[in-house]
Amino acid sequence: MKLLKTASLSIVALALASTVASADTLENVKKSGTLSCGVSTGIAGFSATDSSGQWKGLDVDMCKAVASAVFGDASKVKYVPLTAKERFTALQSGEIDMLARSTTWTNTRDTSLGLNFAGVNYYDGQGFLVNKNIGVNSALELDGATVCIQAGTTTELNLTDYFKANKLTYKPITYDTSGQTIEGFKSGRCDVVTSDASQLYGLVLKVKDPTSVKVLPEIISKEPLGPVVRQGDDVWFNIVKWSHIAMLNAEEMGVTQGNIDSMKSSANPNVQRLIGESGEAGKNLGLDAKWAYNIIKNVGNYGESFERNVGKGSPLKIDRGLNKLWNQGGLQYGAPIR
Ligand SMILES: N[C@@H](CCC(=O)N[C@@H](CS)C(=O)NCC(=O)O)C(=O)O
Repeated sequence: MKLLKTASLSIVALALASTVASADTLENVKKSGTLSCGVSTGIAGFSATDSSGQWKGLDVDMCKAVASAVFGDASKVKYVPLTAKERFTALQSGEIDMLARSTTWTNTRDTSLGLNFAGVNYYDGQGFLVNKNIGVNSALELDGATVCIQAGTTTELNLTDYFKANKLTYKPITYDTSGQTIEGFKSGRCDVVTSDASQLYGLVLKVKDPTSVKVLPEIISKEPLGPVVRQGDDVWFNIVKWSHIAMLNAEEMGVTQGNIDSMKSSANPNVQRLIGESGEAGKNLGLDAKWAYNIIKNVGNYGESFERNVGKGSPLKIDRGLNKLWNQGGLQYGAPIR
């Protein structure tokens, strides 16, 4: 009995110790001098390297925003490319400090995987890209199709559900990375690629003849994509969450990378609090008063990041759609900084 008691006490102690260890992300990041940020192996507009090997994208900007909030320096990020299958283990094990990799917020991930979603930086949905030569105009005509897909994604699960619900059959060809999936499609191994619709824009640009393919009209799921952290560290959860919110509020208030310095003289108290001229937001987050100023100065506001990476200023030319601010008819809504 005594032995049992000692054993269970040490289990409690172990559990406590691991909670304490995992609750130190901010301190650990500061000590190491870089933010270890999990990204994809290459998704155009979200996280991919450019011709000079620099990581770029909307998700990469999320990493840079957090590094700016913590260090005042967007370059203090170590990018860790991860496949869909690898991403959650990398976060759970502490290999990365946060994940910013086109990851859908689902119930399972938010509960039993021990993770927390710190916001939605892109509202997406699942779509289909087909070779025109299969003569299909709707996803409901895909009975018997061969579908290229990636392992460990919600895409895989939604596909099963959609075909089952519509009494259709398909043959899956499963790959580990986007690169392999595109190659599979290009080489004719499958008739259809299905993924988050935002990724289909990039895929179209990668096929030899973009007029030979088309995106079908159906969007078969909700894919709220956002940055993810481990459960058990509310300080860190808050930092990642408010980094995104700061970018949304900056857009709403018209604060940009270019005009932020002139905003110091703004008469708007909301702007004053956002850029750290007044209020305690930085202190409350365990950061410098200039945390949000540094995000906007280094990365820009949400709209600037969107347009540069996936919108009008990018090859993808994706419409803001659901990702417009709430006061423009969209879903992006930043809680107030006060
Ligand atoms: N949003 C979905 C899908 C995310 C995903 O990993 N999609 C694949 C393409 S369907 C991808 O991004 N691949 C990038 C890579 O291979 O690194 C999820 O969270 O499960």
